[in-house]
Amino acid sequence: MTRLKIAIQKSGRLSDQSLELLENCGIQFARSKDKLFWYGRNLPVDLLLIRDDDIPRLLLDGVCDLGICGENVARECLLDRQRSEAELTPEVALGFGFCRLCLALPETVSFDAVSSLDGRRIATSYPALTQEYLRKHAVSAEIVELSGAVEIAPSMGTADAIVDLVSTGTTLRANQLREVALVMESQAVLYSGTRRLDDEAGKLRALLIKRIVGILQARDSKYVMMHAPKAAVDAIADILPGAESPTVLSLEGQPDKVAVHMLCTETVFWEHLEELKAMGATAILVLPVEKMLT
Ligand code: PRT
Ligand code: ZN
Repeated sequence: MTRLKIAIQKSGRLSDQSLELLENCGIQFARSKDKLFWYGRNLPVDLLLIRDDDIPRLLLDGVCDLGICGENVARECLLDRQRSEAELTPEVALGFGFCRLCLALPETVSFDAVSSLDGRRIATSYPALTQEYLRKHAVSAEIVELSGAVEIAPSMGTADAIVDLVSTGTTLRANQLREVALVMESQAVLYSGTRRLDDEAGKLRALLIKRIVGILQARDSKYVMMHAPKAAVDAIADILPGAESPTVLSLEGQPDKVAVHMLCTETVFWEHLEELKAMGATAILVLPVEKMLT
């Protein structure tokens, strides 16, 4: 059977959460010292720990079967290599690594429209995405490609504007830059590559994807338990829609009351807490859900 090859970032913002996700799927890795290649001990899976920028390329070239990287890196690679989006299949948006690729200018420079960048120099580590953005806005500007420290380009005099990733905005502010337009939003995504897998490896890939979806669902879910008037059970189930119908249990010595157990998302629970209390719910307990197996 072919061993499934999974690529994650070796060391950076996505590394810890990517590894944690795979280990939560039940894969146990024999960690090697050089940290480049880890062997799956209990499943036929090999882990490649590499730079995030290399992940989409290895998926496209059929070297890896699954990989986790930012949408920003994946799209940049597709555009740069002129490959079709269909060749890199987004399987699951993972809910971490959130950021946005933005156009930013020095705070002192006024900005009306993207067209004002005509003939200017824009520094970026994302030349293909920047080029695509400029083309969409019919702007012709010179792209200055930098591999890092893009934010200092305007003060160094090497560019008039930048296109860079932003999450909190602290880096821009520290460099007297301001965000003027959004190029793309991004988060970490699990992608499938192009290599043809034999039946068993294909099944294992599908199983791991399913487990990851289950883990993400569980993270967002809470197991809620409460005592409530029997008559309010339907109304409670309506405002807290769970995965399946609620479990209703009788309460010793309290014929009009029941215990209601159900799954719901944390946000929904907080939004409706006061309503639940108004319906007569008491002894409300909220528990984390470790895994959800569907
Ligand atoms: O060595 P390797 O190439 O693997 O790592 P890297 O340095 O290229 O990547 P890394 O670890 O910095 O980022 C990996 C991925 O994390 C990116 O491709 C994005 O998908 C995602 N991500 C999320 C970010 C950020 N947030 C982020 N804030 N990537 C980079 N930044 C940088 C940004 O470039 C800027 O320098 O953080 C600075 C801005 O942050 P704020 O909070 O000050 O706005
Ligand atoms: Zn990188």
